Amino acid sequence: MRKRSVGASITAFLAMLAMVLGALVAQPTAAGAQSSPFAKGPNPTATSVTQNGTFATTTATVPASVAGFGGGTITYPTSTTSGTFGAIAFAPGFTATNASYTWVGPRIASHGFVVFAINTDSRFDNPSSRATQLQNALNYLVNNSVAASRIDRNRLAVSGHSMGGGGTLIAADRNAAIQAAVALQPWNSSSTNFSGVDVPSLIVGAQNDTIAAVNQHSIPFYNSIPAASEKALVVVAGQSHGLGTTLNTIQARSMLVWLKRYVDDDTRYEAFICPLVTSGASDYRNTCPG
Ligand code: 9J3
Repeated sequence: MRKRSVGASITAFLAMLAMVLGALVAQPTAAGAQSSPFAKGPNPTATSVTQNGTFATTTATVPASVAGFGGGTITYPTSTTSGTFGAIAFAPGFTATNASYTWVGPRIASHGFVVFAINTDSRFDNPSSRATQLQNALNYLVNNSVAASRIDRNRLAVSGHSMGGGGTLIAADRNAAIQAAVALQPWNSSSTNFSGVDVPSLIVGAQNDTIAAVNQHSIPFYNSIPAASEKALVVVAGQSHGLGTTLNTIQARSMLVWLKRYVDDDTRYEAFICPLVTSGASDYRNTCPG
């Protein structure tokens, strides 16, 4: 029998290994055929989508001296064995800071996302500037932040409240590579036309909002977004403009489900997206792809 060289043996072994791995990859299980490679955490339940998730999280502070936005707080999973995570930048409303949105980081990050609640350079910056700062914050997250190595740079989202929500839709309009937008009681006075948005967009309005009245903001914004982009409008009954600063179950659940479905492509959450709400909304509109 001819002796094979060590090199030939290694080559043969690698070829066999490639075949075995290829067979493993090419043979999806029943669950694997349907689930996303980015899916994280246990199968969702009606309860789990209303609570913090299973990932332990930690926080890091980014100083206001950072270029392009006003710094902020990054909340991220401590796990280094769960693959990379999607990431969300969240902008505050007019005169507010991230201190008004402390619910967002723990709630969303514990389900397997990196969440960056930013401050703006000036608390008076307009929605267009907030959009620029959201994009700058995403760039910082993936390129320079302490969480950079944990982030999948192709799975990014924007969110925000009021003028930060207006900035959210503007940022989505400017950058179609963003995977999802979640605008909480969005406010924008320069335009109600978001017909250029090509990003799955969730808008959460508040029924009794007199600052970002849904008839002048959320509803026309929603109507202008192309149906092909995927969109939903949830107007929470009995709530006012400060809703975005509170841990409201309908709002938090809708946001989480939207991010899971569109940032992680996690189809396990489709059961909770169609419909996003069955009660507690004074208005609910959607494209509901199923
Ligand atoms: O919370 C907000 O960002 C409301 C926006 C607003 O009322 O601006 C007035 C100039």
